[in-house]
Amino acid sequence: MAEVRVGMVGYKFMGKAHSHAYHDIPLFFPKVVRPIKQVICGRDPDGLQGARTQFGWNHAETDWRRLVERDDVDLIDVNAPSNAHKDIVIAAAQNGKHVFCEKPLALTLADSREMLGAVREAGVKHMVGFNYRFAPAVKLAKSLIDSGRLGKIYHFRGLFLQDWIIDPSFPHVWRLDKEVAGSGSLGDLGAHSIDLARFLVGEISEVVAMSETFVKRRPKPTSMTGLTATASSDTSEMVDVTVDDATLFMARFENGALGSFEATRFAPGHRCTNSFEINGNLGSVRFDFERMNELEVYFTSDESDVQGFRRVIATDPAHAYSDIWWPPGHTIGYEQTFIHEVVELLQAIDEDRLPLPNFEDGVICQSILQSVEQSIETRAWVKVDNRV
Ligand code: SOE
Repeated sequence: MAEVRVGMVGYKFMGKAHSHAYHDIPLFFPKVVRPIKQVICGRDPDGLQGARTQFGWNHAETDWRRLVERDDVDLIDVNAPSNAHKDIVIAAAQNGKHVFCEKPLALTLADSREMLGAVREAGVKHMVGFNYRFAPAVKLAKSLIDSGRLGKIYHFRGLFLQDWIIDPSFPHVWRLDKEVAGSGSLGDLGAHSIDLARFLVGEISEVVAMSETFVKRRPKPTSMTGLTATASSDTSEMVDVTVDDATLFMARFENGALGSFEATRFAPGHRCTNSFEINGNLGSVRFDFERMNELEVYFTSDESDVQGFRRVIATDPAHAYSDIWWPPGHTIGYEQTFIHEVVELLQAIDEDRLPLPNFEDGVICQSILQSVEQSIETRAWVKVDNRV
């Protein structure tokens, strides 16, 4: 296969990250099947034309239904808000297109299962956008765990902390609307921690949770780009916040490890603290996305006089993707996680295998999100259904 022609729905924050990945892959991964930025799709014709020119897409469509029927597209990339995922993914699969969908996969577990059913029935490849798996330091944590160097795992401690809506006058953007986003900090941020926990430690068997919406009404937005927005000055235009501002939960893993998770948009000073610590009987690792090239590592076997966490910069020749980027110590960034993710997708399409993480991971994550929500409602432990 010489190339994969992409049709992408959405052109804002994630659309920019994905466009950049398609742009850079031929430059840095010349042996990987070439992605072609064929058609970009969005509802607002002016915004769409601007994005098409800025990101370098060949064509533009204002209706995703026309996009998924086009003969000149092989892969549909869905990074529109979460309530749009299901219909687009199912229609894309029914038209024989491979699908790449941002997280969380769907608004509900039932919808995510329908989406998995559709891609399976169509026999197309599918990937869900858990990009943090692709940071070299996270891959190092994975290889230390898989090779047994941390021993038996006892704890996973995951935090995803942000502060972009801490101001009560920040407007009611789509991420605060349950109908559009499914949930708040839980599905947006907690989903990443859940995926990292499953990737690194294993399946979760049960959860107990609590959550809070600290600011219950917010002004109507007049515009939004990325995570910034402007509010209407008309104070009568207040809208109910229908999602969680913060969700905390505890979990048991099938392998006996214990997990604790905290997802919040109310942690001043934390712009994007996606972090975890994992403890095993032979050692520990600590990761914080704000210092994404580093993994802190502790081994119980170190000589007693030098015991302590060491800071490993995961860009040495021993580490994933180091041959692609810069000399040791020359760091990489957020955008590389998307590049690595899309490389996995393109290689999988080329090699006729399923990429990882795929919709099965999306469904299990959705099942955990649902169990967390049930636990919040019932104030009790809830078993997780890990069937896909
Ligand atoms: C906003 O909270 C956001 O951009 C999430 O939507 C992303 O998935 C996360 O990676 C960073 O924060």
